[in-house]
Amino acid sequence: MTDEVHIHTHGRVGHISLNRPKALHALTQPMCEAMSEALLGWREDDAIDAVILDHAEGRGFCAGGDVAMVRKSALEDDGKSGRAFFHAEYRLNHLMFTYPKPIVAFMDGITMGGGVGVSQPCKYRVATENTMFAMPEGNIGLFPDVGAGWYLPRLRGATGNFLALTAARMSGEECLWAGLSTHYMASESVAAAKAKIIAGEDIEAVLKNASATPPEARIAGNAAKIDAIFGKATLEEIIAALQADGSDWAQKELKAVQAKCPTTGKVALRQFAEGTKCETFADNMVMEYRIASRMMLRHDFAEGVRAVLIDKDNNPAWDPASPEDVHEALIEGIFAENPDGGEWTPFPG
Ligand code: QUE
Repeated sequence: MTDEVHIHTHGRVGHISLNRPKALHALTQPMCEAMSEALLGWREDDAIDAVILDHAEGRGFCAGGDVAMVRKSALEDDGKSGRAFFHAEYRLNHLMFTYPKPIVAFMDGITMGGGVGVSQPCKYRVATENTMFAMPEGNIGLFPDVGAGWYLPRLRGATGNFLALTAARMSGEECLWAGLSTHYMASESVAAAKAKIIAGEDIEAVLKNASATPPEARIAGNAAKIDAIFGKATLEEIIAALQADGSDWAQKELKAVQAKCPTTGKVALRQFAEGTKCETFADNMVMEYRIASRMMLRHDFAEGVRAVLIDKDNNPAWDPASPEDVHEALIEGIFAENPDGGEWTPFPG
């Protein structure tokens, strides 16, 4: 058992607290497996009605996944342990998406990558003034995974493309605006809300009563531009549209898009087009596991993790370096079926 996640029950409520403070609670494979084991048990347990997901003491909520381990795996064991991590993480994401009892996620802090994967499937998603939501995989040459292929293209307008291509940081009120959270409350109200849920009070009423009026979401003022520009079909067209728009906003977003891994951008646009067509979340996870199996082995991922998390020079050398050089055959290979026995499968039952 791992102490990287705390698992308790209080009366009729299960409680999962992420507890890896040195890595801002970024998910490891043992954490994913411990969470899944608890959730599978509670799913069949008539004594449990609901689940709370939060982080233990200190800053939260969840900065992503254990990408340093995945990088090491790509360099040292051909990606075997990296794939095992993604397989376990995506099983957890899918278990939560299909969970028959309400889960309440408190996104009270940084919520990136893996943290998005364990909060978005929850019926109740609580943002606060501490929430900082992002899908920043373009910074490390990965791709927006953990179910982003399902969630992001289903957000209003072109919000999903915008989030994936710019790695924009969304505040709590912006999460509420986008539907990434269902409630917004002051962080000082969170402890009392959890206590009332644990005491058996009606979850919806508790969250409603604890909610506060958020500040105005800044993104709302840019939504029309985001939809017009980021709604275009290709990365090249989106970049051209940003270049053609003289506003300070467009120039800032242009810089953001151009700093990201161009293969990530093209993969995300194709992934979202396919994800829209997926009939089930499981179909989307099969696709994402194929993509992950390829992307984790590419130069860009090792280079991106080096630049952002190891050397912290934030100056990755992408290869291919520009969208024009990311050819269709490269993308096709990334989306191709995995060999026999190598596809993602959900938990049985
Ligand atoms: C993009 C990412 C990640 C990131 C930063 C990015 C990511 C991730 C982490 C992260 C942060 C702190 C940790 C850790 C991981 O940062 O996926 O282990 O201690 O997990 O710009 O995709």
